[in-house]
Amino acid sequence: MTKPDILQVGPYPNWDQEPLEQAFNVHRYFEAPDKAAFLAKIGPVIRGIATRGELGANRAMIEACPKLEVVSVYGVGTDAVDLIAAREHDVRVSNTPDVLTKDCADLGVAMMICLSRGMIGAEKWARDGSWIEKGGYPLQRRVWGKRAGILGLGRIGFEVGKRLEGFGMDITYSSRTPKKDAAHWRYVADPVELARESDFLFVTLAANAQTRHIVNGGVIAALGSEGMLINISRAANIDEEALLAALETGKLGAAALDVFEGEPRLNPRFLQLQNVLLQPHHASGTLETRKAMGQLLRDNLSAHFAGKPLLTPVI
Ligand code: 8YV
Repeated sequence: MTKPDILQVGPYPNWDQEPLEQAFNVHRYFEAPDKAAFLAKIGPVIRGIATRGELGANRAMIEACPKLEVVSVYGVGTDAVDLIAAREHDVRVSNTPDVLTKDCADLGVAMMICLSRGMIGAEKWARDGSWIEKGGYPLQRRVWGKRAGILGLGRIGFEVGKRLEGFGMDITYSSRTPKKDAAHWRYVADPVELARESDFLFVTLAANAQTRHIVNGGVIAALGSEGMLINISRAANIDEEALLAALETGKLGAAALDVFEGEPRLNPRFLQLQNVLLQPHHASGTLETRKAMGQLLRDNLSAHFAGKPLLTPVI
């Protein structure tokens, strides 16, 4: 039987590339010198798109593939996929939730501890001779027993909360509606009130038109000069200009960030700041999780072309 033609938007590790090419006729969009010409040539035969969370599939790409049936995302975030265009053209979309949830929560909590306890600077202090020359490392700030806010209580936010319970933290969350399985945590609807009640504010909600800049100047001011913002969602959920201004003036105490506008090119203002922890969008970046993401990406494509339901459908 002829293998379905798949447009591969971005690179995958070899352990994903080989089985993908065994199962499908793969056309590597990301390697094309002239992507528009490549799409014009290949688009008419494409039945599926294999993409990544941060790359997605925009309307132009979807409409360049008139036979397109399914978009499979390697990642949980589908904000870079034009879901409206997909619906208009009766294109299914899948992602890779669950397999990455706990890794993302682990990194978010690790970022909070690393920044609050000054671990990056402490490693340098121990390594560069400062400990010998200057003595004890400067005192840092406690985490356990403090107030944690979770903005967005989906899979990842819920796993963050479970971890923070282990630190004896006072947990409050904000979500569109209260969650039945989070009755043991306090619920507030307003992100500003959530920030006001938090020492550490985790941003864990899915990015979309409704959540864009939900962490605005008012939320940042409410978190305040003693507060820390942790973002493991998408940069678009935060007004990055307001964030930078608050960090530069001390109106926000600190920020631990795994995502940035324009990544991988960061706003150079971040590089001048000492009250930030900068991470290269690797919350799901473990060998085990990325292998599971790749398998699920392929399993969704294979299920679709076998006429079976998608394993993890978005639409
Ligand atoms: C991955 C992500 O870094 O899940 C997502 O949406 O952003 C991350 O888990 C990305 O999708 C891998 O390319």
